[in-house]
Amino acid sequence: MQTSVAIIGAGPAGLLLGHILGRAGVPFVILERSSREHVLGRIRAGVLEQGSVDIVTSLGLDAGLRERGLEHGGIHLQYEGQRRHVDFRDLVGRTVTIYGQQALVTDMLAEHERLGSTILFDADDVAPHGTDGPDPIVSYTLDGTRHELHADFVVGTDGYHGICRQSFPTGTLESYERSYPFAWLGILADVPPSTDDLIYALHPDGFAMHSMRSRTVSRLYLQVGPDESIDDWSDERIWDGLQTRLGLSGWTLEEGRITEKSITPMRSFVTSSLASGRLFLAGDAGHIVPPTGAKGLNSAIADVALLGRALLEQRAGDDAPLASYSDRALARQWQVQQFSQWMTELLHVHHEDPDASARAFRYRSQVGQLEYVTGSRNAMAGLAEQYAGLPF
Ligand code: RFL
Ligand code: PHB
Repeated sequence: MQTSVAIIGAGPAGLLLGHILGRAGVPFVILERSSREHVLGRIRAGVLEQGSVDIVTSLGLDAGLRERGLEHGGIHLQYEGQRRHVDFRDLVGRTVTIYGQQALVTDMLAEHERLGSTILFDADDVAPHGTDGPDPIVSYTLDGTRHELHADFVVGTDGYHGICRQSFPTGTLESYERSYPFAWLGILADVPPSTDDLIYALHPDGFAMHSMRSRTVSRLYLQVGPDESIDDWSDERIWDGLQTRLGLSGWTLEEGRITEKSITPMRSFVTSSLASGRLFLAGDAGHIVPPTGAKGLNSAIADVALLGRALLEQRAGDDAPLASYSDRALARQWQVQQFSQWMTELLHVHHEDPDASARAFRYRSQVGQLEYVTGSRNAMAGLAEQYAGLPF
C-alpha cells in the first residue's frame, strides 16, 4: 500500500491530522493498535481552549460541539473556606468550552467514516522504518498478516507509550521529565453539576476539583497517593472526600450514581525533538502534562494545527515550516509545561514531606499565592490568558 502521510495512532491528534490533510486532498492512512470500541470508550480530558474550538470549527467538525459543548467564562479557585471567581471574559475577553475528549473523538471518527477515510484498527506491531531516508515504510500486522505501507512522511500521534518516539535514531533524543508524588482519582457521576464554572480547590487533605460533561453528568477529581488502588476507594469514601474538600458553607455538592472511576498518575514530560528526517511526533507522543491546567488535549491539537499546515506548505513547495515545526511546537509546549506545573504546585498538598514544619510552610505559602492570584487583577489576567490558551 502507498500513501502520502502514514499516521500512527487514532487518538485526538491522529484523527484531527487526518481531517486537516483530507480536507486538502492529501492521501493518508491511520494505523491504530487498539480496537475501534476501545478508542471510543476512553474518557480523559474535558476542556477545549478557544483556539482548539476554532480549529475544530474551521474543519467543519463542530456540530456536536455547538450542540452539547458548554462555554465557560472562568473558573473558581477555592481555599481556606473561600471560593473566588477568575473571570476570563472580563480579564482577557476569552472563554473555554467543556466538551469531553470522548465526544470529540466520536465526532471526528464518525466524519472519517462518512468520508471513507482509511483507518486500520487492531494493527499489531506497527513499526516505522527508513524514516531518515527518502522512502519511509511502516510495517504492521493485521489479522495475522504482515503488511507494508509506503509513505512520504510518517507522523507519530501514538501517545506517551507509543512506538514512534522510540524509533528515533539512538542517542538523538533527550527526555526532560518529572513525576509528582500524587495522582488523580476521577469519577463520572449521573448528577447535574453543582457549579456553574469549574472549581479547583486546595484543602489540607489534598486537591479536589468539580468539572462536568453535560447538564446532567458531573466529572470530579480527588488528589490521591500515586500508588493507591481504586479498589480501596468505595463510592462512599469518594463522596466523603469530595464533600470535605469542596465543601463551603451555604453551598451543596449534590451526589449521584458513579458510572466510572479510575486513577491517573501525574507526570510532566517533554522530548528534545519532534522531528527526525521524515518522522514527526505530535501530542502525547512528544510531551505530557499533569492535568491541572487542562492542557494535554489542547497541546495535541496545537501541535497538529502546526504540523498539518507545515505538511501542506511542504507539498506547495515550501520546506521551511516543516523544518521549523519541532522548534516552534516545543517553544509553545515549554510555556504550557511551566503553566501546568505551576497550577499543579499551587493546588496540591505534598503529604509525603516528612518534615511537618516544611509541609506547613509549603501549604501556608500556597494559600499566600492563592490570595495574591485571586486578589491581583494582573495575576488573575496571567492565569486567565494561559488557561484560556496561548495563540496557536
Ligand atoms: P492519545 O490519546 O494517547 O492517542 C494515542 C493513540 O495511539 C495509539 N497507539 C498506537 N497505535 C499504533 N501502534 C502503536 N504502537 C501505538 N501506541 C499507541 C493508542 O492506542 C491511542 O489510540 O494521544 P493524543 O492523540 O496525543 O492525545 C492526547 C490526549 O489524549 C491527552 O493529552 C489527554 O487526554 C491527557 N489526559 C488528560 N488531559 C486533560 O487535559 N484532562 C484530563 O482529565 C486528562 N485525563 C489524560 C487523562 C490522559 C490519560 N492517559 C494518557 C493515561 C487520563 C488518562 C488516563
Ligand atoms: C475534565 O473535565 O476532565 C477536566 C477539566 C479540567 C482539568 C482537567 C480535567 O484541568
